[in-house]
Amino acid sequence: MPPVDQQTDQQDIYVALGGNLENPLHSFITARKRLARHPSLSVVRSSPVYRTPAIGGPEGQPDYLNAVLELRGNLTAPQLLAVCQQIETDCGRPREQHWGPRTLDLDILFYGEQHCESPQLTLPHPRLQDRHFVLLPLADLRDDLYHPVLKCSVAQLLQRLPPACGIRKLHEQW
Ligand code: A4P
Ligand code: MG
Repeated sequence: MPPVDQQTDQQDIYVALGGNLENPLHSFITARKRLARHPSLSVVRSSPVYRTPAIGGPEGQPDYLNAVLELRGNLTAPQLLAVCQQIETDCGRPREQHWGPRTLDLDILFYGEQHCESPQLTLPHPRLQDRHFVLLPLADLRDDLYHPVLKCSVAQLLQRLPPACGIRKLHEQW
């Protein structure tokens, strides 16, 4: 496995999109365009967009929209994180409240089979296995994707969760 600060070979990358303020679908479309324009990235596929009840954070925050993008690229994972954080900022996201409402959240779910753990970057994303709002759109793209730490597929992770509650597929294409 290459160290995280060196250029890598082309990798399959999965990025989760979430947002519940202003027009999250518009932010998702902007984020996808920005990622596709990056010279070291291409957007391969987009999952459907789901409407999901907010998990955690302050009481009474609006429902979220959630989706997942499949990318291919050879940025390093920290470089990709910096690109994602710049897009979040440009889409009007203040970094104030942990798990608070936001216009756009971009989380790197998987970066090839890379495994690393630090507060700045943990791969695979440390909470993806707990969340229908991540696993459902991810499974639409790749339910056979293998989690290198938990040593099971995305489909198996979904089967371990209780049934999803209040989640609706909103847009198949966007
Ligand atoms: N960070 C570490 N690993 C990663 C990674 N794999 N991808 C660091 C992206 N960032 C990673 O993130 C906090 C820090 O995590 C960053 O400094 C980054 O270096 P943030 O995006 O600034 O803050 P956050 O989003 O408030 O925290 P976090 O931990 O990303 O929150 P989550 O886990 O994303 O949860 N309910 C529904 N229905 N849908 C949602 O999308 N999202 C959240 C946020 C809560 N409830 C939700 C949803
Ligand atoms: Mg985040």
